[in-house]
Amino acid sequence: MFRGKPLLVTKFAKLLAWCKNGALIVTHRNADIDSVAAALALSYSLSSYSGNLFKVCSPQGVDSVSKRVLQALGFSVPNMRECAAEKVVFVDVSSVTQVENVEFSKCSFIDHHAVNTLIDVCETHVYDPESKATSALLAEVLMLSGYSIPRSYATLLLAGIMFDTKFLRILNSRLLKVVDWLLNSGADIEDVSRLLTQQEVPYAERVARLRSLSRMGVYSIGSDYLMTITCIGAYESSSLKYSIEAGSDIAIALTPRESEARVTIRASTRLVKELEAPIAAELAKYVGERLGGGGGGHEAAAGASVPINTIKDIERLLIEFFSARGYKVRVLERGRWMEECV
Ligand SMILES: [Mn+2]
Repeated sequence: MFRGKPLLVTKFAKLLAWCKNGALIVTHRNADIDSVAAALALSYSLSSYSGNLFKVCSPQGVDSVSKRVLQALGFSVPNMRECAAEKVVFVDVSSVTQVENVEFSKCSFIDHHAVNTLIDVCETHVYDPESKATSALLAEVLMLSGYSIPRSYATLLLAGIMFDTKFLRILNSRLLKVVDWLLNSGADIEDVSRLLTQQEVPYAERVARLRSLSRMGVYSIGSDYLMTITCIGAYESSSLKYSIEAGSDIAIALTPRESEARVTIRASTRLVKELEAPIAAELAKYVGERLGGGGGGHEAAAGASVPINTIKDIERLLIEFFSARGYKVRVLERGRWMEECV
């Protein structure tokens, strides 16, 4: 079905033979989970194929997502020092500039980057720029070569794939077959989703987000759009992201400072499209200028600064702004933002 299939298998067999008597597996610097997953799975395959131990090295360590996934799945985090060996296999590395301070005399690689300059340096490789992740490429050659992998490695490779494809948003039938093989090998997709989406948000930021939601006023604009206003001491961007996600089309956060108040504005994509105007920027400018401050920004994200004693006039100005564009603004839920802010 795809012509590259026998070639990739031959290339992989060559790479295995090239490594047989020992090689160091090296990820790119500050390795992401695609690089680490492919490196560890390659190490596993080489070790079981040859009976030797193949170490993995990550120059400058691995990134925070990789660390979390590896720890949760019971893998140890690769060593970040002494990335030196006679023979190295680079994994998910497109150029030597991605791996400073690695000493080697011979190299091979497995990679999927659109441009790869190791081709001129290394002796053998498994390279396919059409592949969506190095983890996918490695899983594919293992699958096509008739190898089997333990459940934990299948989950790990699936994590690499999900990471590089933004949760399979970049998908084709070839990748789907690889994912199917990994799932049949026992990969736990729920574990992967949880591990990749879970993020550590500081306590203060979580409090700010929740406070902003609990004080929020909700207004309808015309028959189909919603505006929300809240008052909050910090983390405006983080809070407004949730207002928009919850369904707001114009989300506003007011942040009182000594003599001024910051007005932070976010607009939904659908409202920007509907109005065919840089709505957030226009609103910021309008509010800023009318209240004796200033404002501006982009179509979907903007900000203004106004004198602190004008906060109580903001609601009226917002209503004016949308009325002038032919939209009737109604209060659906006043919330507590005004009391908190004034
Ligand atoms: Mn990659």
